[in-house]
Amino acid sequence: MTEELPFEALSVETLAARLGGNDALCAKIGRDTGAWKVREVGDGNLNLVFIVEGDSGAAVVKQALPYVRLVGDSWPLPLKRSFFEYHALTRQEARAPGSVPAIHYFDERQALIIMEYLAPPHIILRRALIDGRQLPNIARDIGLFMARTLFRGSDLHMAAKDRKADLALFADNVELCDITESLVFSDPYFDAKMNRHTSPQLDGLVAELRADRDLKVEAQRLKHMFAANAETLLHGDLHSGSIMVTDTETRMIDPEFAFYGPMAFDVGMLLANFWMSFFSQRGHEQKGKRDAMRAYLLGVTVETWSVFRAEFSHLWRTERTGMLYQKSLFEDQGDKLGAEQALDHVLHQMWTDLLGFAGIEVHRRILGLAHNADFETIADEDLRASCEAKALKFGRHLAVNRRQIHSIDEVNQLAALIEQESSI
Ligand code: SR1
Ligand code: MG
Repeated sequence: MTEELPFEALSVETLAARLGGNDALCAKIGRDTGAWKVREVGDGNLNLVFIVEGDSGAAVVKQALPYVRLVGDSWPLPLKRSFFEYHALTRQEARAPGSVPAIHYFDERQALIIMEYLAPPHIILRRALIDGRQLPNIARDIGLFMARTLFRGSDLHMAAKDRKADLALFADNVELCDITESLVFSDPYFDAKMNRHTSPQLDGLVAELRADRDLKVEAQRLKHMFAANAETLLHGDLHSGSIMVTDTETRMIDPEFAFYGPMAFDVGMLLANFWMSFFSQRGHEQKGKRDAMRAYLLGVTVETWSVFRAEFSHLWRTERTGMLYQKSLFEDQGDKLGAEQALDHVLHQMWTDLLGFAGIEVHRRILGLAHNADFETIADEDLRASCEAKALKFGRHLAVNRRQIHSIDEVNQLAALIEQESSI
């Protein structure tokens, strides 16, 4: 494939012919295209994803489509999201080495990235949690990833000139931001066209939430923050479907929603996905109780936030080289306490905001267009609705009362209490 040809979507049938001359791919998997085995495995909402196996290895070929795959060509979406994904992956690798798949090749015109194949036993984290698997390292690995990428992509660390150039580059990721702005922050709270929910079981609660003035105001305040607070380069879609795991490894994938936004967004979205998994476990108890899994998931939220805070604080003390909270104002004058006071303030603000983002992430996965397999794979609709209703109540509490919640233990106690309620 040459970069001069116009965009054309790959298929299982055409991939070998079109990429057979690609040196980067051949170097990884072998030149004998007759031996290549190609599978399309994309199960996300947007793109094509192929696994290509040759006689000396395998690779992933990910290609954007000019529309939203989940909806079809009635919803056009620019190919340039592949450009943002590529640039986000290179920055994440530099800021948190080893946390993302290695990139072998990028073709902007064809909107394709050839990258490392994370072979089995790698599995999507969401799938593992649905299966009731307790992964020992995820809290540490994801906590470190978030602290390193969010801190090192901000004015706490970068030279202002470099950060502003990067901000300008990612500012063009307009259409993917627009998806989040609509699907996450607004659509769940009115009768938007593509919304769906488990009906009729949730109809009453959904109507209540859509009439909830405090909730809607809070969702819009969070949207305002998302749109106006260009604090750092976010992953932008850091849910459990964007993470691949084994018992010993954790890799973040799919950062096509990357843009400069508030640090608390990535952390809130991620924790929301652990809490949703927690509330969905009741629906996956056919082969046995999930009490231990529920305890594990709450433990993961505690550890993730604790690792995040510790690493962020470490970077604050050792890598605060940007124009914010300059050392010349604090440590250089012998005022270490001043720097610690400022750190406490930043972390406290992030805590309050992440709870809000977590609350509305829970809502949009139950009320909006893009649902989670955690709940969707619960075949019994009454049981599913009961899990979802509890999660919705939990999300509402987080979003509306976030300024009055002081610790993650408090959040988890609330989650446990709501989960124990007998019915919707
Ligand atoms: C139309 S895209 C729907 C969702 O899929 C992606 O994974 C993002 O989470 C987006 O909101
Ligand atoms: Mg994705």
